[in-house]
Amino acid sequence: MNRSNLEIKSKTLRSLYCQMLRIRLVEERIAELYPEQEMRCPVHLSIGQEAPAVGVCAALSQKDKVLSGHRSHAHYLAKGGDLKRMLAEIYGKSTGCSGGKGGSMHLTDLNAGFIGATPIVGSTIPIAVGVALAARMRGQDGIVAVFFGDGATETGVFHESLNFAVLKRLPVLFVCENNLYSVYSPMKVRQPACRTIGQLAAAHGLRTERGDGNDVETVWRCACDAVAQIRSGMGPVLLEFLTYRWREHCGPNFDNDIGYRTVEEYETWRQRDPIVICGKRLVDEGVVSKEDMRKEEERIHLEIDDAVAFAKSSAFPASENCMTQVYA
Ligand SMILES: Cc1ncc(C[n+]2csc(CCOP(=O)(O)OP(=O)(O)O)c2C)c(N)n1
Ligand SMILES: [Mg+2]
Repeated sequence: MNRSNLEIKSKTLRSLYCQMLRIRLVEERIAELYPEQEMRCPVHLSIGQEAPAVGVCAALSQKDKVLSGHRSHAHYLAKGGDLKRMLAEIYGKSTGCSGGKGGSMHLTDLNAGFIGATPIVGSTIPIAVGVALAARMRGQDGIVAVFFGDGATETGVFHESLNFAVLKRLPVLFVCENNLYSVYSPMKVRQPACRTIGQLAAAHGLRTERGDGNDVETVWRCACDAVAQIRSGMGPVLLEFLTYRWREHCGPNFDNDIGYRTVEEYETWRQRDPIVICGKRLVDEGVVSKEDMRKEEERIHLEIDDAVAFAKSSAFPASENCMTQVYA
């Protein structure tokens, strides 16, 4: 690699590290504050699985669009969604990105190209395909990326969406974050071991790739390749990233004591912390020092303090507005 390519790589890796760290610290703060019971919505944390969000969004441009599902904080932030408005939404405040009526699972920031997220598993996959079709019909370029879990690949709309996207060669990047579980059910009780999610997608005619979802550099490289192919008009791609959620399915706690997964499995993945892996690479390559990292962490904590203060001090939606912004 020549010197300028090396500099670009180092700069990118540093940025990926900082973004993952920011997402981790935001979610750790949410977990810390959750017991105060001022956040009245469920929260699905991405702690441990920050790399797919950050690596994929780094391969997209500002005008590309992103959708997600119930576990969407990381995707919203990685696409550039406003932190203050996200926290205000989780606190149910009128300054939140959905006016305080949606909570953690209804994040949106159109300025950042984050179209939205919904809690119905699989439901944003066809919406992403529709967004791509609408853009084409309007003569707009740009691609649409949709994040979903392994559980979402068991829905009917997943298959209908893939079929239609291939048929119309739509510019959609399907991103499956395979964290091995759908709530408490491991993959082995839900899908046959004789084929992968990638093979399911390949049967619909998509190009697919499977990668290490805890190595942000791998994710970013896979995503850059996929995005380049999609932009060249070759149609949709599905990327599957293997990763692991550290905390309970829904909520701020750890639940390794309830027995649906082993402590050994958890510890193996815990050793593969995407932030530690990336940080070590940066230090080993002399891109940043431990002191730089400490300063970055301090800066992020101040930003989060500010956003939490904004959310807590904002007003609740006015009662006369309870029927606005809702679909009934
Ligand atoms: C259609 C539908 N069925 C069931 C649920 C309940 N539910 C919420 S999250 C979830 C698990 C989804 O697993 P996965 O897609 O792998 O995402 P993960 O939580 O692992 O990130 C389920 C079954 C739901 N929200 N929507
Ligand atoms: Mg899952």
